[in-house]
Amino acid sequence: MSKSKNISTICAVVAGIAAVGIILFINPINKGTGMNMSNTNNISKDAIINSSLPIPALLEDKNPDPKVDDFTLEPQQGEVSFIKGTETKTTGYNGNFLGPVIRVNKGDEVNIHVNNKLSEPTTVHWHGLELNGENDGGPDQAIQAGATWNPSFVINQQAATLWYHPHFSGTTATQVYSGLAGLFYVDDEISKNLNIPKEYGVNDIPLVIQDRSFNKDGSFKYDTNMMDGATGDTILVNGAIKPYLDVKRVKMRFRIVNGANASNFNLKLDNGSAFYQIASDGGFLESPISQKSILLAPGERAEIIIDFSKYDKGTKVSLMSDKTEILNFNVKEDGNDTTEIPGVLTKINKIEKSQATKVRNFDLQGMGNMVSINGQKFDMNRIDETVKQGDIEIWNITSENSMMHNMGHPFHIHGVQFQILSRDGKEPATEEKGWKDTVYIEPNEKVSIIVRFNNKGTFMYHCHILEHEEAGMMGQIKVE
Ligand SMILES: [Cu+2]
Repeated sequence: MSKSKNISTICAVVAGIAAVGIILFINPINKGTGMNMSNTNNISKDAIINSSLPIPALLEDKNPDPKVDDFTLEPQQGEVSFIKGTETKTTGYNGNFLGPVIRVNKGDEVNIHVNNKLSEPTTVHWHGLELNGENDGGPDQAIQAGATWNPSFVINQQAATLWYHPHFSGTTATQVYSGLAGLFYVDDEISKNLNIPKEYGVNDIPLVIQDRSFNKDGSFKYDTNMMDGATGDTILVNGAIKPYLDVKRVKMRFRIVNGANASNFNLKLDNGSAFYQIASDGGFLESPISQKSILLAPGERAEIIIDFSKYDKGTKVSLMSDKTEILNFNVKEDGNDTTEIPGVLTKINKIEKSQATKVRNFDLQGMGNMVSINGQKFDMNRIDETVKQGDIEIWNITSENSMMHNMGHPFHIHGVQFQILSRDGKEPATEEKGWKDTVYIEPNEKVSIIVRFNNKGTFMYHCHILEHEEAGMMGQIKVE
C-alpha cells in the first residue's frame, strides 16, 4: 500500500523521463504490446515435466432426473509437482489444482453443494452465468471454513463456455493463484445440433491458461510487489508447464479461458496458420471467423477450431502466447472426421440502442492500490447503481489515461451477458459482436456496451485484474 503511495507521490513531482520509466515498469499488460515472458525463466529445461495435457474430469451429476442436476464442489488444499523434484502447495476443487468441468443444459435446474474444506472463507462465483444475485457467489456470500453453500438456479441462456472461481474480499487473488478455478459449460439445442467437434476430451478440449512464478523450492511465488497484478514468468495450461497433446489429423475444438490474475495472452500458432474462432465469452458467434491470433484479457474466453488435417503425420505444431510455446500438438494418424466448419453457427439478436432507457459512465482510474471507479473504492455497504429488472442500459466505460495512469483493464459485470456497441465510437471487430461478459478497455479508450438486466439482486462490476479488484476497482449494482 505505502509503496504505491510513494511511487504516486514521486511520480507527481518527478517529470518526464522518470515517470515514463515507472509507467513502463508497472504496465506489463498493455493489450497491444505482448509480454516478453519466457516460459522457463527460473526453471531449468531439465526440470520441466513433459506431461501430456491434463484434461479436467467432467463433474458427475448425482441427480437421475435429466432436467435437475446435483453437483458437489469441494474447495480444498492440495499438492502438485509442477517442477521435477519439487512439490507445490496448491488449492483445487475436488482435487489438487483447478477443478472439474460442470456441464449443464439450457433449462436445467442446477443445485450445487459447495463444501468448503479450506481453512479460510471462500465464495464460488459463476462467471458469465445469468442468475439472480443470491446465487452469484459474490464477496457478500462467504462460505466459512467447514461450511456448506447450496446455490440453486435455472439455466436460461445460450450454449457457452463459462467458468467459476472464488470471489471473497481480500483473498480472491491468492485463492485463484493457488489453483481455484474451473469451467462451466452450458449446452443447448444449437450446440448439440451443430456438426462441430463436440466430444469432450476427444476433439473438444478445455484450455485454462494461467501464469505463475515459482520459488526455488517449487512453491508458488505470489509477488505482492507487483503493483498492477500478480504476473508470472511461467505459463500453465490446465495446470501443466508446456504440456503436449497428441492429435489425430482432424478438426479439434479448444475452449480457452484466460484464468490469469493479471496477464493478457496473445495466442497464435507457431507456423502463423489461421484457425477459426467460433465463440466469445457468452456463446457462439454468428459465423466462424478466420483468425491468426486471439488476444484474451483475464476473465475472457474464446472457442477455436484448429484443422490438423492439413498437417502431415509427425508434424509438431505449437500454441504460442507471443513468443512463448505454451502447448505442443503432435500430429498423429488419420482420424475419421465427420465434423465441419459450418457457415452459420447461430443468430444473435442485437439489442438496439433505441431500447436503452439509461446511460451510465464508468471511469476506471488509478494504478496499483490506488485504483477506483469514478473516484470511489469498493464498499460492500454501498450500492453504487440501482436498475429496474428488465431494463436495458448503455454503459460507457473508459480507462483513464495520463502520465500517471496508463493501463488497460478487463471490465466484467456479474450476472449478465452484454453486447459491445463501439470502441472509441467505431464498430467493434467481428469477433467482438457476440455475447460478452468481460471487455478489455485499452488505456484512454471509451467502450460502449449495451446490457439487459434480466435478474434481480446485487451484483458486482469490476476490473478482472484480480489485484485491482481487491484494491477496490469494483462497484455494486442492485437490480430490483
Ligand atoms: Cu484493472
